[in-house]
Amino acid sequence: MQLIDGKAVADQIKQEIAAEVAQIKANGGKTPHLAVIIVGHDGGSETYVAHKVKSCEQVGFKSTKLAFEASITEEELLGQIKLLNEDPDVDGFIVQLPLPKHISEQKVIEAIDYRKDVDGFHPINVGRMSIGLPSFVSATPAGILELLKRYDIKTSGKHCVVIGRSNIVGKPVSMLMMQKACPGDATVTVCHSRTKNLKELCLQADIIIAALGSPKFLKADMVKEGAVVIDVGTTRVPSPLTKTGFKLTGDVDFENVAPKCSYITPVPGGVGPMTICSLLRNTLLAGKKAIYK
Ligand code: L34
Repeated sequence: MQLIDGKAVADQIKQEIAAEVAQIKANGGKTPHLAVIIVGHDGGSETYVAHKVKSCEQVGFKSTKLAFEASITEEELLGQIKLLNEDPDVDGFIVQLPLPKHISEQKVIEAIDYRKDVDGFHPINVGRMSIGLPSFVSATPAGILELLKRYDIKTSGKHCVVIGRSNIVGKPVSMLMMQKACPGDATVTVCHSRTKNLKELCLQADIIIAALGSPKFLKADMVKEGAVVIDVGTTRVPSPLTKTGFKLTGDVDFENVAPKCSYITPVPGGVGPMTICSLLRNTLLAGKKAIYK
């Protein structure tokens, strides 16, 4: 069993991005600028956004964090998005999800100028990604593919089972894994809460991507010997053993599943750090106008 070290890969990619940013600056180019909107005080979101801002610093980007109380109205939030769309210094921006119930996430996503949508959530980017055109690819799926690539894990012709059908992970990662590309070229099965024979399907998988957000859902008896397991879950489970009072828990029963795997990602330190890296990469592309003019 080989552990896929997402943290180490992410650190390496950050160095690559930092070198490119230094080059851009040395040539008198514009410093890439990411803006992040966060609404309310969700513990996970605050942590992830803090990581995003810190990572911008590490690679030499400019970043702006706009934090609003959960009481902000949808109209006010849409107004803030309009300002960022129109700000020529901002290359890309994201609105951290989830949002409070009274705000429509879909409306917010569609309000973002797709040319600045470095999360790759806008229908134009999702559509372009699904037909293989240049686009901003959402960060978590892009991070997963980058890990497969850097570990030289063969995907062509393999059976990949994706558990979860969210717009952020399940749907886009299944599109990417079936794409005629490398990584990609896999036979993809998407399972979700209504799937009847989930265990049987998982047992046929060469690669399992668990992205359902249910702690330790994937058990050892659902995994074939030698499978590759990618754990996307990051649920904060209460724990008396940690200082913070919770433990970040993946969708995979790691302890029992890992011995059966050829490769497996841990939580934390697997997909999470790669998500942040992919966002940096998209922001760099936005700054260079590499996808849209
Ligand atoms: N708009 N909303 C928008 N874009 C995103 O790309 C996200 N996502 C998901 C939630 N909402 C979003 C993230 O940023 C999940 N996510 C995310 C980002 C980073 C990490 C996990 C999830 C991460 O850094 N995880 C670390 C541990 C972090 C900790 O200490 O809590 C890890 O090693 O897994």
